[in-house]
Amino acid sequence: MQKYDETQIQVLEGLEAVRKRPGMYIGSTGPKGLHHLVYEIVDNAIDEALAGYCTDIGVRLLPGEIVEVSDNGRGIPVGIHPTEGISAATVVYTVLHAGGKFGGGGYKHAGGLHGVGSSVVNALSEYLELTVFDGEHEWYQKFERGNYSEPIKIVGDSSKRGTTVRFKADPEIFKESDVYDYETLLLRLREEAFLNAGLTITYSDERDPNEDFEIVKLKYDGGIRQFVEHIHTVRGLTPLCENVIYVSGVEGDSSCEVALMWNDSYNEVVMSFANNVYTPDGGTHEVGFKNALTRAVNDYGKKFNFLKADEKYAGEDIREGLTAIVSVKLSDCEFEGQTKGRLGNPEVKPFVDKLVFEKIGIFLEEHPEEAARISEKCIAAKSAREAAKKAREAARKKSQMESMSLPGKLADCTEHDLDYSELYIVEGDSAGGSAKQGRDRKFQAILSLWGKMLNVEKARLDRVYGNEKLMPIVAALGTSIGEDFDLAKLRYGKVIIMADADVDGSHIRTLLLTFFFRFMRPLIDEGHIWLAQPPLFKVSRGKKQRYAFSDEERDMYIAELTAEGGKCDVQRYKGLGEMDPDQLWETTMDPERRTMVKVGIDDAFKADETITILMGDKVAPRRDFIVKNAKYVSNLDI
Ligand code: TTJ
Repeated sequence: MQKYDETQIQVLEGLEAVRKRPGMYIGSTGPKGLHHLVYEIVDNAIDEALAGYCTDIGVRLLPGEIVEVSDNGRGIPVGIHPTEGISAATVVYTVLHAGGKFGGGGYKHAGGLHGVGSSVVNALSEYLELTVFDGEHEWYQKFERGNYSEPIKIVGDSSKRGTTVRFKADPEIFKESDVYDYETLLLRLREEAFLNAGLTITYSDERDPNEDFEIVKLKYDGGIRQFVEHIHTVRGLTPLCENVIYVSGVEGDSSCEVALMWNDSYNEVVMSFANNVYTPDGGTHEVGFKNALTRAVNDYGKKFNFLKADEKYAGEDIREGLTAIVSVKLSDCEFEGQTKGRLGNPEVKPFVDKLVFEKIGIFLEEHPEEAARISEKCIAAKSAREAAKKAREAARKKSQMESMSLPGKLADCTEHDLDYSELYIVEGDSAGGSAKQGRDRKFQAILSLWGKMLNVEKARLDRVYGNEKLMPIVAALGTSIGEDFDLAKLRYGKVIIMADADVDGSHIRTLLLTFFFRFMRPLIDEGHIWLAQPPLFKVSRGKKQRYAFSDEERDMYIAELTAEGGKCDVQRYKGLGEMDPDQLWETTMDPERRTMVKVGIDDAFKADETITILMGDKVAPRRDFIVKNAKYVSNLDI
């Protein structure tokens, strides 16, 4: 029988707290939190790799949504913990935040959301099986929701070393979904492999016993250099130079490595990490890097006469088309901000700045040919920025001259309280006509677009200014674009894209979303962009009519209207223009009855990658994307 001394009571209280408020420990109990369990366990194996004792990590998805993670590290110590009086391995998996106490020195995954320790995973698992190989024996212990009835014990002899954990997330906690997404985990495991050069991570999805499965081996001896190459390959970006530029250095117990390369796009992708934890909000490491790069490239430009004495590149000129990975490893990371997404350690900024400034300066001087290409790209970006500035001035003067004349195609509304006012961006004059007649002119404005607009993915700001298809949108919204963008000047609370449910409509929708993503990003981040959902079918019989928004709904209404026998009429709407104004109002515009989709971004890196793939000029990555994602598409208009 298990003894209940103060240790056990503390354990039960600790894990009880985790089960009571899991969101405090893993962010949410939705899909993100579920996948966080895997990251948490893998992080412990990565820590063992960072300490230099583990070279291989295995991750397997097993039938019943069971996850198995194994490493070939030293094996968690199984000896009796000096103060807790029970096996150290049991302590690691039952006492909150216990792991860090043992690992002597080395880099630990960050505190906060990361590195809360394996005990949280244990508490939130219906069961968890821990196996430790200490070089002589195989030890085993089973937990249920963090509790155990048997201490860890020897179950066999083995010369192996390492730790293996199997766990099943507790459906009582993860009510929304306990199904893992293969791609989501693959993305993160690949990132960990890039960040830990030479580490082998194997990954397999064995959940369907009737399906063969492949074991993916993630191992990148080139580390973050290969991370930069991978980003270019996946996005179909053409590198400016042959080799990725790599810089690294150590100061005390801090280390930093940076990999960077320019490409033929106008977008900047800078990702920074601290102890392998992605810092989406940047921080001192990223600021140090950016400042140093700007100074180094400007110094080079002046020294080799790419720049006149009074000229300089802006940071954004230099980072146009730049892909960079900044990775620092510190003995004690300070993560700041609401979502712990920003690195706070102040000493890191001068450390990274000095390292990058010196080493990039040396690289440029030692590689004049690459340095010239980089300088030419910066000059092009600089002159485009200056041209955009002139165009913006001109556009501003023009609009002032015409006293904020709004584009002719805008049928404005009378109400401009952002809580109510809506702008429908409609494709084509026929749909525009129906929308104008069907709308409530008090709070609904209509802007008709005609024909296909510019794909801004390959356009700098100067080409957007003066574009006769884009500028009416900018004028109607009132916020301007790019660094002039001012959300406070937005004239509508909702900007609703209402396009046909056919392939042309999808194209217009995608072009608009690309434009908003690249040049009016806060509109998306603040939830102002919506997609109208016009009905796909009208099912009618006699006086009765139903609007269906999917094939399933159509079939349901057919069954309903023919329940007493007889036939009904099914009309497939090809375009909004086929609907008369009051049909458009009642199905798609009436706030009481319409359904709309709010455009949001929960992974900015992934969104950036997807826009680059879909809207960039390389066909191969787009084809791969479509093949991989075709299974998720419904209502495909061919
Ligand atoms: C995650 O990785 C695979 C299986 O089990 C998980 C785990 O906890 N691995 C792990 C922990 N490997 N090594 C440790 C560990 C090693 C020492 C020496 C001390 C501590 C606290 C943990």
